[in-house]
Amino acid sequence: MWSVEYSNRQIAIFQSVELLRESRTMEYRCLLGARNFFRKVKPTLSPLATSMESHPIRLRNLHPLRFPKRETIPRCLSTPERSTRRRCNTLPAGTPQSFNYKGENMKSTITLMVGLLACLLPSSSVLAATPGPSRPNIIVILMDDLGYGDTSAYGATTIQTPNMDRLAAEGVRFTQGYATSATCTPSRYALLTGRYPWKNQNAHILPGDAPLIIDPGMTTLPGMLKLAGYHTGAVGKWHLGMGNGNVNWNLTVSPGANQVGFNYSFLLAATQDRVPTVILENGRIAGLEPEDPIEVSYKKNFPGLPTGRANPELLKMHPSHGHDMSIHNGISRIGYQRGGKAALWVDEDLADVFTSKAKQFINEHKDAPFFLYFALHEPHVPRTPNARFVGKSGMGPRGDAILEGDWCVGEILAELQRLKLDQNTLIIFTSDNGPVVDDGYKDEAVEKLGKHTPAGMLRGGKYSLFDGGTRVPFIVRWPGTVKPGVSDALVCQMDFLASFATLTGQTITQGAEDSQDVLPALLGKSPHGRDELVLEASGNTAIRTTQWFFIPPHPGKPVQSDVNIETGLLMTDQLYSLSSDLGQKKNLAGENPEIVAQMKARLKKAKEGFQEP
Ligand code: NG6
Ligand code: CA
Repeated sequence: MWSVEYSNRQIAIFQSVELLRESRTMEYRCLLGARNFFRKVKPTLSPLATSMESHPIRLRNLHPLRFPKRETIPRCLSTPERSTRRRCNTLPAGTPQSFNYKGENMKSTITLMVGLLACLLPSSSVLAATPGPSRPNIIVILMDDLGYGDTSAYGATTIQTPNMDRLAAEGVRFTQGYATSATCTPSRYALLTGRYPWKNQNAHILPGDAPLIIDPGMTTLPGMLKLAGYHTGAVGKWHLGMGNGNVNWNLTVSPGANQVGFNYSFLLAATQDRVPTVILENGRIAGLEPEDPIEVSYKKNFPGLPTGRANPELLKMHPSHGHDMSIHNGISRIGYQRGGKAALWVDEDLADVFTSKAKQFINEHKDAPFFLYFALHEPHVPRTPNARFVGKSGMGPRGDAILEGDWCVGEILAELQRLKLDQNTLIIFTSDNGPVVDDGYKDEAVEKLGKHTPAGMLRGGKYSLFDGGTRVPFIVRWPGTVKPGVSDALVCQMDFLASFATLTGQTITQGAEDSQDVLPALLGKSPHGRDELVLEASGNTAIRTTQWFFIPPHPGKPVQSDVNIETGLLMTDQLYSLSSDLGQKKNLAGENPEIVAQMKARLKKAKEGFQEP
């Protein structure tokens, strides 16, 4: 029997360590001692939280002689699983039977904290927790294919993005902020796992029925924040696979976001141009009627159903390349589907639906620290802005979709302000990869582009090893803590994990090995970020340092003709000096053999044990 006491008042009793462990709200707060524990577990006790610094939480074993019964550990478990279970079964050696969270017995307390925490973890992910200095809400707004030059915050004059600009004006705008990859799946994999995507051979653009590519045992950004007491939610685009590869979409699809650290998820499985065209809430298709089940295939069409290829007369938006399979809402997609009519989304409403869900999540967790991964689809294809934005940019659906995305950002900012959460919320605004103009639909993006340069001054775009593929808008806003400004520090989305672990007082002891703690840079307190970063496009890699950008020889076409983007692939070394040649126009490899050799060696070292595919 365990008593949990605060300021000499008993606030909870647990029969056993097992129950203490199972009490999901209790576990983190007891262990980490943050004031939000009181808000969450007992709202009426919240005033007490203000004096947390001077009062300890006390855990007391009321029956010192009755230790929890040992569980029989099944022999079929693997050795690490067995040892984890064993740890869960016993109190750590040396644990006193009465001790405080703060003050005396601190060492023992930490021992117990770590011991109990280990019981709560997925088997292979081990984080040692120490009380964290700060737990702001964290929102990552991740745009899809928004380029470095696509916002007025980054110098666009052909389009105005007032809400994104407001983020920049009130936060730190990074000029050298990166996704790891020039396409979505690998980029998001790195953001969520803190691990280079080329270490996972499945981290490439996935079909909508692909299995989950994040191992549920891995350390992840939401998993780490969950351990720090955050309520974690993912809303928007997923594209990291769902299920085990043989999905029945009419049942709960698992594993998915909820198995890799998110308490809540409201997601489209892959992309808006891929089937299934439905949203899954916690792994279950929202609005699906049992009498009209949905079926999905990436191999063949269902008999008698129209396709974009065979029935162009049914289309309101025509493909320019690919995207000629199942038709939904007058738009043909990648892949085939049948049924599930009531659950199929309306493309033009998606931004509204996701934004209102994001706002709902914020409202529901406004009193606890929350982490929201808000993955908007704008301006990825098919670009289907709501009627409110149609024609507003003068650049066709691509520009209108950017305006729609800007509106979504504004809605989140307004909601935070309304809830008075501004000062306590860190927002990161960024994009999963660089821009593309024609990505497979005839949507006037090329014709109406005018003078707009989606990648700004950068060379290349989506799919490219050149800088335009991975250098993206990257803004951190945290009023009161982050001083507004512009930073040239080299930072990457992959670094969120290690940086926010530091922010929330956690130490990563396993996984996330490529995530670097660049918190001072992210908070605008240091001009120094990373020293180097490996970048990836279609499985090929390049490396950049603070000055140099090196692309080793790669076979392949120099231009991807369907999207009209330079790939950066050449059979010779390419070396660019980013400080003097932002547009990567002058290859300096020939005149700098020593630097080429150094960059080659750095890339080789970074990739040791991992080959090019
Ligand atoms: C490509 C699609 C493109 C887009 C991309 C993924 C074709 C011809 N092109 O294969 O339209 O969906 O995959 O984009 O099918 S990403 O931003 O999710 O990586
Ligand atoms: Ca993308």
